[in-house]
Amino acid sequence: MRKKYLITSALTYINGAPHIGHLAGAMLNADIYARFLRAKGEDVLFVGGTDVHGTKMEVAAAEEGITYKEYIKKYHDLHTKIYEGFNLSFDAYGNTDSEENKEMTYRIFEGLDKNGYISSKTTKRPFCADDNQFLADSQVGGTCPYCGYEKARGDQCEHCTKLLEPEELKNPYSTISGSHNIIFKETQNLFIDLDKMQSQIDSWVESKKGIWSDIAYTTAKKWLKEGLQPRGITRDIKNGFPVPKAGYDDKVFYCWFDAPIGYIGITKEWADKDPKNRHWEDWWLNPENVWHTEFIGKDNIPFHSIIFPAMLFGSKEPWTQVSFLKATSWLNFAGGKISKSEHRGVFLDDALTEFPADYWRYWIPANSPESDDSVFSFESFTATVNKDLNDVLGNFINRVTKMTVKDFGTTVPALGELTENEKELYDELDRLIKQYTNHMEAIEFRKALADLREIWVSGNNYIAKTEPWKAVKVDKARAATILNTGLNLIHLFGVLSAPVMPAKAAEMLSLFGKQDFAWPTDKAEDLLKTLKEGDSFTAPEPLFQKITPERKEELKIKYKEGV
Ligand code: B3M
Ligand code: ZN
Repeated sequence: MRKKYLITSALTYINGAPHIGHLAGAMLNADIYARFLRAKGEDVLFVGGTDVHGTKMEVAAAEEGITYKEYIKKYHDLHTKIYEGFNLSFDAYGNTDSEENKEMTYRIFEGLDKNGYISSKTTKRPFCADDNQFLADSQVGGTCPYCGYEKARGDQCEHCTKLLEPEELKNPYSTISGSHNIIFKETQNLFIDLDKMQSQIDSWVESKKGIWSDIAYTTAKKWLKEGLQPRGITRDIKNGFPVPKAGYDDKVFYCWFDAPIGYIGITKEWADKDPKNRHWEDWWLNPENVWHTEFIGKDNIPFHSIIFPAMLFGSKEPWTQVSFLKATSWLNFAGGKISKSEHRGVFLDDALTEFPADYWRYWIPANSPESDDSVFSFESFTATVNKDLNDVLGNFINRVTKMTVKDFGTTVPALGELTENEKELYDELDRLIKQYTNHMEAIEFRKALADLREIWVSGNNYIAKTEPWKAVKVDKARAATILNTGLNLIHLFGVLSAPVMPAKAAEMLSLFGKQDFAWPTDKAEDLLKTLKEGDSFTAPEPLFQKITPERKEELKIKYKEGV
């Protein structure tokens, strides 16, 4: 059976509008990878969507004064529209509240229960006497016992990333009402016995050394070293999937239990739309033939490297586990913490009104927080758009097409005798395309985008060296060869840019009436013979616009970038 590539990107919470940090964390990288693999002719399923369960959404709905159901519809639709605007090419897209996901959640839960991995414990849970309700972990605020951060939440400290239990917090309070009137009241909940799977998970994680991104592997190992503990999977809150077990049916599953199962649920929802041709089991119960890459932000590592795998192992069906866990760090904003209410930072709906999606799709992976956090600023964005997209790529396209139109009209001139200059270009491109392809395969996008830029630069260097504007005066055939090569370079640049900038790449290829984005495997010498003498082309309007210094200053003020 042919290898299948399953790609999942973390399902975003919908409490609020997504900002550029969300795009950088998982979705955009996943999309670039999916597009790259499809261009290579691979069998790809790209799964994404929104995570709609949990108290974050309950709280946000209450704040807006609408029901939970209304809230999740409104924000799921908002997120969906924005992702479309960024050309995210999900094959299967949905949310975690579907019937299909409920079915999958019950299936995995029943497997775990049957195999003895579910236990029940009476615990004391945070209950706010003023709010008269149990509080979910994330609804309890307080001081982190490990690092002293004062705004830690009862599920995790955002500052030191430790996963917490609410009773560990010092000075706990309700994030709903601010009340400090928190008592811990008895309630019986279900747990997954991760401790029983310690050695199995440990050796499985060990086998991922050198494969997963470093931060994913080391975080998982650190967690294992501390020893796995049973973890609660049910909650005393209203919204979510009811627990299908006698005595617990007034409770729901914890959102982090059904959220990763959402990848499977969303796949099933997609498959059920065309049952003849699509089978969710081909993707999720087919570990031998599926290479599964998960794209996540670094705060999600424990859930994807340990807890979700344990849920799948414990249910004892042959699930497809994650093959490659790609975790990224944070993309921060130069002006401080991104906040909708304070109008600070770039939200994705605004981003699309300011610039075409592809400007962002280029800047973000070029500055991807791959090994460390990185920072977005309009200084950097302007410099990149003006230099890379305008001076290097856009200018190349303009010059080559203008010179050709002037001296040869709107058809591709003849390729004549080749010189050392062409041969040098071919060698350089062969080397760079190989390097670029390797970095794309390894999902090292920062390096990959530096390669892509080098590829564009090689075109500029070629034109600077061969000087077709001079050649045309003394040797028209030579000028024709150079411009033939130049036009072919534009076409090649389009193909190579497509995973990153799909809309601009489509514009580039449409100049030549083409839309074939198959990833190049031939030698550069052959690739640069795609367009033939006499093929017609359309002279383009400039593909990119520079950002003026005045506009940059306006943007910095508008989005509060340290001004
Ligand atoms: N919704 C957390 C987040 O958005 C969570 C991810 C779920 S992935 C299954 O960062
Ligand atoms: Zn902490």
